[in-house]
Amino acid sequence: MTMELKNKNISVIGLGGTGIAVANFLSQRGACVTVTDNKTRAQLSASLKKLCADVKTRLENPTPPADSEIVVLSPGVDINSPFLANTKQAGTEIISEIELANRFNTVPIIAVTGTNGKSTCTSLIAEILSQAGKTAQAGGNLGTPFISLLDQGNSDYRVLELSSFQMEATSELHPKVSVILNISPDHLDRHKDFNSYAKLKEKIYAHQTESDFLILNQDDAHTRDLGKDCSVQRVLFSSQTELENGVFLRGNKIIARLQNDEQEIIALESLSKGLQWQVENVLPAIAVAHLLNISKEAMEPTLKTFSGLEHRLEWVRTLNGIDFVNDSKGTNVGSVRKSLNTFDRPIILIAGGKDKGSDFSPLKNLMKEKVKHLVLIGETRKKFRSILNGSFDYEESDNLEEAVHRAKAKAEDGDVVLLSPACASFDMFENYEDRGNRFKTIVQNLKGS
Ligand code: UMA
Repeated sequence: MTMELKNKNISVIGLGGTGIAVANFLSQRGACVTVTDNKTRAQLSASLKKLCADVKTRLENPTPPADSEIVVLSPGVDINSPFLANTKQAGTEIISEIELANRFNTVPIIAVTGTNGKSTCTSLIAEILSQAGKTAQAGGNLGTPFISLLDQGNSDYRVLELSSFQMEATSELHPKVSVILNISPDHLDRHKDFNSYAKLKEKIYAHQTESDFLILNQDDAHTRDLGKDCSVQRVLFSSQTELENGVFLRGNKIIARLQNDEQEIIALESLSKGLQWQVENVLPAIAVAHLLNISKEAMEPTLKTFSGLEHRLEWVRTLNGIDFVNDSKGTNVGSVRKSLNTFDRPIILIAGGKDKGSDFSPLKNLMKEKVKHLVLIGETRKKFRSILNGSFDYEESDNLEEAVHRAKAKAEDGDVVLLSPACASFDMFENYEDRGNRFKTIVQNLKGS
């Protein structure tokens, strides 16, 4: 489905990376565009310079003008925000940036969602496809908005990382292949409850048919049974059990048993160091590539060399035999649980940040088992303190630099110092990248003993 834009009054809510891309896309196609944002002109000065000249703005007030015919939301804007009440009452269509881009997209979509691992899996799929001679553009929650990919020319595939935020006002997305990696509680400050959050993830396959594929995690009770009442072809992946139809581990080998054919793809020890740490994100990427007829020979170079993503279990430096690892993108409990389980060595954990309404209690026992010492930072220190309840050795720090020094002081040869906050970053930093970059700079400046 496409839509007529010429002379239409369209409002875009939020002047971040997505809002700029949407406003310019619409303006270049003849729409009369207004962007609204709750920030001030001074706060938005850099973004304002990137807008096409004829885009109007309404600042310090995100409410869309009453004459809007369509309202396009940035991912950070909650569809249940009070300022959208009148727009809803007037019956004006409210769509996400993903929905808008989808209406103009003509390229097969591979869509990846889940609570953790989305960015790595999305990037790995795009890299495998590119190395195998296909053209693949990656975007979505990963960083480049979907709508910006449309202006990058045609390609064989568009590989999208999709967040629950982006799915709220999305209705007609129809991926050729969709992937749900895992579902665990996250963003409960925005979504009503876990069930509403999980339902948004499930929208990814709502329009898939018998010629499409849905790839699901057998090891996650919230994903393994999805899609059974749909015609889409379900394919599972598992690091724990052999599967009749799927991609799984047999000993130290990754096996693809798909469409009545079994193949050994690669041994675990041949994977790059960055991927060995997160095989549960590699298995679905292999499933996607296999279903798109990429041979194992064509996958191999990427699987052997892919260095992983910045801020996601990113090795920074080894000092005095201590590995310093930046996992600033570990912004929720499920993700930190995965990161802690990655290491079979003592961990000095730096955690804490902005509260997203998370319940940290599921981390308590795992911390007792894996974490030798904990350094707490940020707004959630009090909440952590109450769940630890004196059961655990920890200290607190007002800033990241001091936290890193305290962590180093507790670490010994063979330990891991891990920044994996389980929280958003906005109480102390601009975003998780800023937090990760600051951590890396501090670590690079540490002196050996
Ligand atoms: N704003 C309002 N009113 C509101 C909410 C926001 O005016 O009620 C304004 C803010 O003042 C700000 C602008 O909206 O000026 C920000 O919009 P945004 O938060 O949607 O930010 P973008 O720069 O457009 O980035 C978004 C995603 N951000 C979020 O989902 C919060 C980026 O994901 C994504 O990479 C980008 O679009 C491109 O698609 C980031 C993220 O944190 C990485 N995602 C969450 C996560 O991974 O956990 C879901």
